Amino acid sequence: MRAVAVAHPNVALIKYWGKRARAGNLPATGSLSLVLGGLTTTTSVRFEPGRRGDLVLLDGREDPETSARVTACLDLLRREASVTHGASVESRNDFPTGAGLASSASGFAALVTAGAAALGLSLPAPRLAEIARTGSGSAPRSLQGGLVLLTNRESTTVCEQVATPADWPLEVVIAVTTTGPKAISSREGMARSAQTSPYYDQWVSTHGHDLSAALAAVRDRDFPVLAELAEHNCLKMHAVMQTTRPPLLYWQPATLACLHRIRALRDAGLPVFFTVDAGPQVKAVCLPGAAPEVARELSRLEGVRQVLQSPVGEGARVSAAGD
Ligand code: 2P0
Repeated sequence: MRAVAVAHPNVALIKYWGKRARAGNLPATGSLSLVLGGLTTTTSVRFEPGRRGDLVLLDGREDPETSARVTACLDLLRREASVTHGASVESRNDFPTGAGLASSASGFAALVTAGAAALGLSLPAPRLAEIARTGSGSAPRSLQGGLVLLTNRESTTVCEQVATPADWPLEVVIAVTTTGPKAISSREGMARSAQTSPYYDQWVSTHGHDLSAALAAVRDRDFPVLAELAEHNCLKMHAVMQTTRPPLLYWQPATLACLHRIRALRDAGLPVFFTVDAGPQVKAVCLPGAAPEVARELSRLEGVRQVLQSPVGEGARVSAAGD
C-alpha cells in the first residue's frame, strides 16, 4: 500500500488564469505547456489500514491548506478503491516551493500517480487527470511528458501530448529572482482577477485564438511564431493580473531586467523567448544550443539569484512501489 512517484513542474506557453463558475476546479480556458525535466518532485504515499486522517509533509513541513487539498484528492482515489485508510504523504522538491515554479502542478501529478499505484488502481488517463485537477488546475499537464495541450470538454479536462521531448528538444533557462513563497496564491489571485480586472473577459475571449495559433506553431516547429505568441499571451495575463484590485504585481525589478535582456538577445539573433508565471521568476525558452549563452547573460543581471537549466522532460511516473 505504498508507492513513490516522481513528476516535473511544467511551464505554460499559453496560460491558464481563471476558472469556470462550477465545481471541480475547471479552468476557464485551455493551455499549452512544456514539462521541465530538470526540476523534480518526489512523493511517497503510504495508506495505512486503521489510520484516521492523513499526514502530509511538504519539504518536511505540515501546511493546513496544502493538506486539505491533498486529502480531497486522496478521498477521490479512496472512493475509486473503496477503502477508507488514512495515508502518510511525504513530498520533496529539488527546487524552490510555491514561488511561481509550478510546484503544485508537479506535486499533485506525483501525488495522484503514487496514490493510485499504492492502491493498485489503474485508472483511465482522463480520470487521473480529473483527480489531479481538483488539487491543481495545472497538474494534469505534468502527468504527460513533452509539450502538452490541455482542453476542457464539458466537465472534463483532456490532456494531449503534442510533441515528445525528442520531437522538439527545447531547453529552458530559469532565472530565480526570489526564493520565498509568493504572498498570494494562484487560486486566490485568479478568483480576484475574474471579479475585478476590466480585461478579464477579453483575456478569456481572445484565448482560443492564441491557443490554436500556438498549437500550429508547435506542429510546424516554427520557433519565431511561437515566441511572439507566447510572449504576447504572457504579457496579456500579466496585464490582467496587474489590473486586478488590489493589483497582483508579481514582478521584481530583476524580472523586468530579464525580459529586456531576453528581447535584446533575440534581436541579436539568439533563438529565445520569455514567459513568466504567477511569481517573479523568468523562464527563457531556447532552441537547442542557445541555453548556455542565455544562462550566462541572465546570471549577470542584478537581482538574479540563481539560474537553473532544464530540458523538456517526461510525464509523472512511479519510481518505487510495495510495502
Ligand atoms: C499556468 N498558472 O498556466 C498559469 C500561469 C499560474 C500562472 O496554472 O488554482 O497553481 O490550483 O488550479 O494549478 C497556476 O495554477 O492553480 C497556473 P489552481 P495552479 O501555468
